[in-house]
Amino acid sequence: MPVDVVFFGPPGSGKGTQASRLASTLGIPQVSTGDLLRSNVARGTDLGKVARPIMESGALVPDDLVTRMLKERLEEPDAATGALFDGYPRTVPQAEELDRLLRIEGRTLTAVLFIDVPDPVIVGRLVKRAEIEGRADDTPETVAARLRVYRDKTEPLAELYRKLGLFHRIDGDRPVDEVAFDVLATLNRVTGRVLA
Ligand code: B4P
Repeated sequence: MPVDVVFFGPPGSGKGTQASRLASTLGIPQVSTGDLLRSNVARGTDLGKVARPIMESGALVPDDLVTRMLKERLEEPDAATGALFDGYPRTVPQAEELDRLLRIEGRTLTAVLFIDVPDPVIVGRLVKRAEIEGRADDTPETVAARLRVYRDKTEPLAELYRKLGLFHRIDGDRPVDEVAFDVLATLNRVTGRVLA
């Protein structure tokens, strides 16, 4: 039975960090739309040229472009038995599209894990990441813009997934190992299996 999990939460909540940890533990690929977009920017593809200024402003890349990229990624053989979605969906149309793409394969979402972290902690983390990694979209202004976009466009998805009974809150304001333990325990409980 495929394991398809959405990591949900504000920028800097630890979605990428936790998805990457779980990918190593379970051998299921992490599908990060942020990483896929940054790779397109670095390679100077047509998509990357469109995405670059949008990402640097803190806005969302248009749904159709991100979804086409995600669909291509899901067609790769390693995603046939499940995927850990990191940063997708971020809008209601993206959530509908993900549901549709999975259904075509006879799959449905296993769980949506909401990594909950207060705003001041997020800002601190992203400012620190800017110092270490120098990501172009981690400036204080852009972080504020990304948080606003999250509240407007992405947070409404929480209610949608809550109604579907898929939504599980994880306290993300703890050390990475503790959050990872909780992520795995939640998925074991939800699936009724010992995944690892
Ligand atoms: P993303 O790459 O998804 O950026 P993010 O939200 O900052 O990532 P994440 O939340 O995973 O960061 P992480 O916690 O791992 O997106 C970047 C941009 O791409 C978007 O703004 C948008 O423009 C575009 N984009 C992406 N997907 C899109 C979509 N579907 N539709 C439209 N546009 C899209 O890391 C944060 C920091 O916290 C790290 O430094 C980490 O080390 C630290 N950290 C993590 N867990 C911690 C913990 N427990 N304690 C302390 N520090 C921790």
